[in-house]
Amino acid sequence: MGELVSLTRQSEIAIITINNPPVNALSPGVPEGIAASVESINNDDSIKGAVLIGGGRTFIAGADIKTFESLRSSENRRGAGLLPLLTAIEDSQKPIVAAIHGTAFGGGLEVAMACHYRIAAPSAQVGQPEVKLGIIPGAAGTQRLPRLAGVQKAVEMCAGGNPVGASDAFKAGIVDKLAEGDLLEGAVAFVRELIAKGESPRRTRDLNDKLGDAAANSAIFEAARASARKTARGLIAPLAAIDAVEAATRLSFEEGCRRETELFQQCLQSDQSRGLIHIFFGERAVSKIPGIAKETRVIDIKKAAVVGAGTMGGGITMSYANAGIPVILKEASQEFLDRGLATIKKNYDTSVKRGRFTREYADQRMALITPSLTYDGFSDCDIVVEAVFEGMELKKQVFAELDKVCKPDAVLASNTSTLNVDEIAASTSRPKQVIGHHFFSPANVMRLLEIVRGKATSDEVIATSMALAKKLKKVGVLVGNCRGFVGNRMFAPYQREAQFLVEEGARVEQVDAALYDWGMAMGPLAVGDLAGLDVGWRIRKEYKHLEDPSLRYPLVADRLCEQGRYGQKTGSGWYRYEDRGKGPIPDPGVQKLIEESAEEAGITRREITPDEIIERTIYALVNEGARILEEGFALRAVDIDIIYVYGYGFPAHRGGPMCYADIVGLNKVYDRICDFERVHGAQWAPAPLLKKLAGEGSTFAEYDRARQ
Ligand code: T1G
Ligand code: NAD
Repeated sequence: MGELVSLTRQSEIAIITINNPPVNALSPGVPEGIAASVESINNDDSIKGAVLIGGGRTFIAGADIKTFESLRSSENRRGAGLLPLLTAIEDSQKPIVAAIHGTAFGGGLEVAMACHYRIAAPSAQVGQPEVKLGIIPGAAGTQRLPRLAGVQKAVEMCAGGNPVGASDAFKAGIVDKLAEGDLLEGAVAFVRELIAKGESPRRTRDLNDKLGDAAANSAIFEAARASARKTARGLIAPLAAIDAVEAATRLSFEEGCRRETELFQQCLQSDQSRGLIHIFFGERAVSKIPGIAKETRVIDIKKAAVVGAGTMGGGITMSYANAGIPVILKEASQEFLDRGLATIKKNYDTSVKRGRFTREYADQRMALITPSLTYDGFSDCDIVVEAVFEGMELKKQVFAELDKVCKPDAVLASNTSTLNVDEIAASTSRPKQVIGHHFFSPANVMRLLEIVRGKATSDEVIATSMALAKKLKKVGVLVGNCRGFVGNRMFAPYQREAQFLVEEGARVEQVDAALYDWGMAMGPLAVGDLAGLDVGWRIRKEYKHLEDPSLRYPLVADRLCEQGRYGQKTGSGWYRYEDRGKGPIPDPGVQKLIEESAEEAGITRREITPDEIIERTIYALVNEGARILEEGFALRAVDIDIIYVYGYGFPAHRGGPMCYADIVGLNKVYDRICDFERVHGAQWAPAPLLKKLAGEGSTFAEYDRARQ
């Protein structure tokens, strides 16, 4: 049995404890250990019943996701391999009660549902989150859950993947009892109660009265499918999960399990599950920074300040307040301060109206924000985030002032999106305390935080920033200090290609639709309109001297700006905007401008396919990503993937640009890039690292592994 599962007893009650830290995943050895315990309980006449409980911080977080790669390639096409164990638990002659604390997720909930009864700590959560990994429950979750909770709830949980708290689970019938004091004591008492009453084991698979009738069920499934198509655009797992629950209502338990296994296998074999699992581990991998010792001191951020109450400053201030950190918000003038505060207040009010926050919560957050026109109170701040206009001279001036008023070990962070962090740091006497905290708009919503390390930034400041990102509920990714950092540097060639495609013959809305249909949250031209076309225009003008004049230059964006068409804020850009909040409207005037510009430049317009749109734009991301990786500005390929999924609306089920390239095959991507170079010129020169990996038949994932 080993030590993964231990069997102890409290007189006539057996206690099966799982010890597989950190989350008691069902790794090899755990199911076998539970099965062996169940067998020995049934062979021991002195034992009358049993409790199954998790050691440490949780019950069971599910199947071991690390084993999925081998499960995917295994010849043995079963479900998650747990079905025999669950049948053994359910067939036990002696009652077994699952005692749940922490999380019973995926295979964990499936194990619990195979037990005869369930008791949960009030703080526990249960769920079938598999769809978030691109799969569905694979150990009869879709068959047992509707038998306990009814069809509606089962569909919601299996197709949506969101967890349910203990008291909801109790109301739904998933849990039979809520523990009042100590969970194990409560569970043992529960088993004794069952034995005293002479209750025989109750098998979930035999409970059929919550399976509903055909007419009501069909309405539930239809509604669920419609909602999944909308909220989980392009994803196959939620629809498969609905099919599997539907099978529970139409087939016998055994046949239903077989159907679930088929659907599980289809999902497991899909690129979508590869992509989503890559993102699951990637989100955790990015927090590990090679070369920075675990024991590096992390500054406890108890008080913060933000300079600049514009678009970004306001959102950043809200992020701090939402994390419960008191924050001073400093502006240059009363007018801008009032405007900034009013926007923050409006945002909180909207959240209250939409039921996201209570009024009390919003008021508490507002009360953590101290507006100011001076640096009063900065001297005891642990961090200051600068979010003033994007201009080097202004930033330097602000940092020189901060240098005077802040305590020596305060972190001084800049939200700059384009400027050199080292140059900003040089305006202080303590460049080691200076770092980039590149938030994304809207900063209170977007989860990405690019953390830009300057050449002098101390390990302590980096470690503090990474820990702080978590506290702010962001995903912090450490990047190097190059122009545009990682995300925007890659976005430039991506948007460039979108514009070239338009010049070559695609319509604006056709480019955006191809990428939206592929899974991007928004098309690149609509993003341009949202962010403001003037931003890129100003940057292009500022850096014109650095551009290679022999490279093709997009023609239309500058012309739009010259006409004052900056995007949504001016009511027109690549599209027209009639009402705020209403979508973009294709603009024949822009189409004409594009055609004229193309003609002047001697471009022969042609038919362009959605496939070409995807390859040209996405491979532009991949090629630049490979350069960034080789130059060391991103630590790993997966860091780039996380940046794109959390900051740029890249579809998680494609795994991020680098993982997507791996899935397509680096050979194929490289060959296309070489084709593009022949046709479109030097901006498509393939990145040396891409060439190398493609030549070796390797992948970015292998590149990451080799450097661990
Ligand atoms: N398998 C393997 N490793 C796991 C894991 C799992 N299921 N869950 C977590 N880890 C690792 C994680 O990578 C990290 O590792 C460490 O544990 C701590 O996690 C048969 C097919 C449980 C709520 O989808 O939602 O069951 O980085 O940092 O914030 O039908 O982890 O330290 O090396 O996230 O306290 C379904 C996924 C599987 C649950 C804990 N289960 N996990 O959050 O810690 S599929 C899930 C979570 C399945 C069945 C199907 C969260 C958590 P490292 P953490 P946390
Ligand atoms: P903004 O124009 O909305 O806000 C800037 C604010 O700074 C203004 O309210 C201005 O009054 C204030 N300010 C100027 N000088 C000041 C001073 N000395 N003291 C206090 N306040 C001062 O600009 P924004 O879009 O919020 O951008 C701010 C920074 O964030 C820029 O560096 C920008 O590059 C970066 N950024 C912007 C975005 C975005 O999408 N807008 C995204 C990421 C990063």
